[in-house]
Amino acid sequence: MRIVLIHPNYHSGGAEIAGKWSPAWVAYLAGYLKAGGYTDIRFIDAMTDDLTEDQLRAELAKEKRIDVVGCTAMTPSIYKAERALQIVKEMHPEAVTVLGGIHGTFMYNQVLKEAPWIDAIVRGEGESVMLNLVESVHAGRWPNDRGQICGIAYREGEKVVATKPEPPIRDVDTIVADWSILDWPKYIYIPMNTRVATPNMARGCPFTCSFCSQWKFWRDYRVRDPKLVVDEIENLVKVHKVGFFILADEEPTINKKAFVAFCQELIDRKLGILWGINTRVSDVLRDEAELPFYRKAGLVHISLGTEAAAQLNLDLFNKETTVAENKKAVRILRENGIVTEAQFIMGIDSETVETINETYLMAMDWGADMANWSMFTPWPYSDLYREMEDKVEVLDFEKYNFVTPIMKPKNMSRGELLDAVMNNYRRFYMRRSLFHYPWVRDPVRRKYLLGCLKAFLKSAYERKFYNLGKVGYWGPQTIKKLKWQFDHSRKLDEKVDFGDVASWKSRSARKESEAEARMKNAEAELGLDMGDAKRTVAAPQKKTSLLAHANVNDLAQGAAACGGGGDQQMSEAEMEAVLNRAREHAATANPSRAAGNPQMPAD
Ligand code: B12
Ligand code: SF4
Repeated sequence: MRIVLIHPNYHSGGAEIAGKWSPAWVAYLAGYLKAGGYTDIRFIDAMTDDLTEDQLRAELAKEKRIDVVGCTAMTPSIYKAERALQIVKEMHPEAVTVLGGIHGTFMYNQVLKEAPWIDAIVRGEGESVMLNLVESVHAGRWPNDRGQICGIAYREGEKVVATKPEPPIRDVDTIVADWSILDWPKYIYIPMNTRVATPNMARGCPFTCSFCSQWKFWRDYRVRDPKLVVDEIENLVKVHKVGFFILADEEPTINKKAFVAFCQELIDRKLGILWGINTRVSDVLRDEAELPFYRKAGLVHISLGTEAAAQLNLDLFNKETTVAENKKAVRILRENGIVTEAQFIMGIDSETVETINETYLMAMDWGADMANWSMFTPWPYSDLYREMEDKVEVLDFEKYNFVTPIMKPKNMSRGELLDAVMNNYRRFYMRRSLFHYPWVRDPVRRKYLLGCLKAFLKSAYERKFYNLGKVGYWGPQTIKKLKWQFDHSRKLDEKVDFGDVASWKSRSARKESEAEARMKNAEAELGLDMGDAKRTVAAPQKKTSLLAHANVNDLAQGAAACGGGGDQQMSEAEMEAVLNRAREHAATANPSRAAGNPQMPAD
């Protein structure tokens, strides 16, 4: 049984600017298939190798016969994935073409109609469903018994059939990744100039943020035995020379016992590897006492879903956190030597230049090391989508990538939105690179931050950041001429599967009361008057942000202390100059660097 797995060639200049990332889905799927007896697997990473269609054809031409081919797709990469499978079908009509990943999971009706050459869509967690499908093909039962395989969708004439969902894999320890399927030398994380992996300790998320669909995708929250996860990491370090990892988990810390055991195991094995996670502010506050221990285990970067400066938006997003909690989380992480990245979602209907500016002031006031402003993206299968469906004008999923303004705020054009977000980036990173990163005392943090700055400036210089080159953005003077290249012929199929969450959706009275209690605690601890913030929950039409409450002068001074207003776009030359000055500062702040200290990033 020859199996080929393909990662489609899609790029959008967001998170990927940090380097070339090794895809986890391939490792977990290949490991599971191999354990099931299917070992003849090849992986084509068209994204990392930036393969053109002709180059993909050339790779596929090397295959004598393919039995099953699997391609992954998140929402923005769906058309590229459909096209890759079409090419496979043209060249290898004998191959059973399979699509997996989040987009097809909920949008199988539409995908099977627009790409009839796809034989099956695997919905949700992929391992056991794919193994059942491969076994069926191997046993010659495909396609006759496909209706017996849970968790897939396929076409039967003009009709789309979705079989019963496959239950989530209960014993996640039965999933053993095979990372040897990857061609390792090419997966480099620019900030640390080392190989990078995204192992997965826990799947799922017990929260239900309205803009997100990851909690629906994985359904139940399950965590692997921390010792086995560290076995996997030890293998990545020792066999594949991985020097940095980010847990692919949505919520790695909610099970504190497992997370502490994971950290202890990393410490005991003295792997000396640095790593990062995405997590929730509430977990950081809960684990304040353990932060030094987490840092000792190598945790150096935490990306926080702080999302919005305004409490209204946090409530709209169902984040169950408060602005005051966000501020405290950033502070205690910084005090414990962990790099903090605040994430904001921009571009909801009520967004204005002022509210975008507020998030900049917030990020500065909190003292976040990094900040990231993503465009609000209305996944058509998310809960929030259903509330705003009539306002969604763009259904070209290729642009659903966090960097393109899919939604046009009521009082701003898309160009103004992008420009205001770019203004935040320019101001924030200009000040951080001049007044913060080079002066960080801890050499590990400093090296890391300067490495991130390097990745950021490299992508800005290459005009890849936020697809700025593609849309033609060169600063405020160009906002009326931007080329969004939306394909308006794309429409939404009525039959979106919103996920059968009724039986397991976890938002409950308990969670509401916990969230309320947390708000009160944070209010008491920080001495902030949260009255209006709460009132915005009851009266959302009157948007009042906490900023209106906090001492705005203090915030403005905080920003001024870092260099003041500055609305101009940085030119490429200026960016290079900033990087050079940052290097000089770093060398002065740490003379051993000038003498070639290997602790510091290579230039
Ligand atoms: C690591 C990561 C990345 C890495 C990608 C590394 C790589 N080469 O794969 C980088 C940093 C490059 C990246 C970039 C982007 N990302 Co990203 N990323 C993630 C993250 C944090 C983890 C993904 C992961 O590895 N999960 C673990 C694996 C095991 O799960 P999985 O991929 O879902 O695979 C399972 C199933 O989906 C299924 N499956 C998947 N593929 C296939 C294929 C077949 C054939 C089968 C049978 C099954 C199957 O089986 C697998 C095992 O169960 C997720 C958030 C999260 N916590 O999941 C976001 C996430 C996937 N990213 C997202 C987005 C939007 C992007 C960007 C567009 C953002 C941007 N502009 O930068 C880009 C697009 C990059 C691209 N060209 O594809 C969104 C997708 C949302 C959506 N609904 O489509 C997510 C969910 C973040 C979010 N919270 O919204 N990302
Ligand atoms: S906490 Fe994160 S993963 Fe969980 S539902 Fe919210 S945004 Fe999604």
